[in-house]
Amino acid sequence: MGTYRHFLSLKALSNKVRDTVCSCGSQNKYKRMDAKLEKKMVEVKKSARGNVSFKSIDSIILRFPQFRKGLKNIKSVFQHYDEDSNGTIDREELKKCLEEFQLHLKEEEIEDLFHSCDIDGSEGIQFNEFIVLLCLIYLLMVPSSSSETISKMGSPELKATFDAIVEVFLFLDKNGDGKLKKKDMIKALNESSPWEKSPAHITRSRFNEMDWDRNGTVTFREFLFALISWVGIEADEETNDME
Ligand SMILES: [Ca+2]
Ligand SMILES: [Ca+2]
Ligand SMILES: [Ca+2]
Repeated sequence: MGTYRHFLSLKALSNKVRDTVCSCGSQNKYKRMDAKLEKKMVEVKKSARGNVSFKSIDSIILRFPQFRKGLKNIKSVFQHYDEDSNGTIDREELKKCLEEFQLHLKEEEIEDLFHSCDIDGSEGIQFNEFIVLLCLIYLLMVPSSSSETISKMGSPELKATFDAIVEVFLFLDKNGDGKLKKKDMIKALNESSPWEKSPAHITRSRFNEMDWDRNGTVTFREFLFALISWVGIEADEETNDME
């Protein structure tokens, strides 16, 4: 009897270990990408491009309509690569997309990219996730000299929009370590409107909204997903409101 119970608890334990190992496996795919992005943000902050023109949160919010416009232009690019028009880009469609961008990635890199952007785990890249995908490609995979790839991604405005979004992140990342801590966020939000300090709970909920894996830090990727939804772009954005 005792042995049986022992066996059961062992089995439960091994299931638990297996589940943990599995989830670590998929988390690694994010971690690799997030580490690269973190490094990139530190790099940009140190370079001349890191000069942030935003002076306050208000000046950022004023740019939201412009961000929205710039990002919505990508819709036609998305539709082009969503060959079967089912509203998501699957692995095969992604591979074709990368080929057209003339990016020759290893299978593992494609998987990392796919999983890092498929944040809702639907095994497909919806429109909001596609924006993140293009931004990650723009930041990590396209040499700055390759204007050809960038033009294939959409309009020249797109580059400007992505650059501006990076600036917003750098504005919030006060200590320049390539990620956002709760402390830094609150500081940034308070500094920006000193006579109208945001109540702690608002700042906290705004922060939690971004930190979707609840580990206390907001990565560039998490920030990007939050920003896209703040400017008003949804996963299943209607096609016919393009005009
Ligand atoms: Ca599709
Ligand atoms: Ca998805
Ligand atoms: Ca996080």
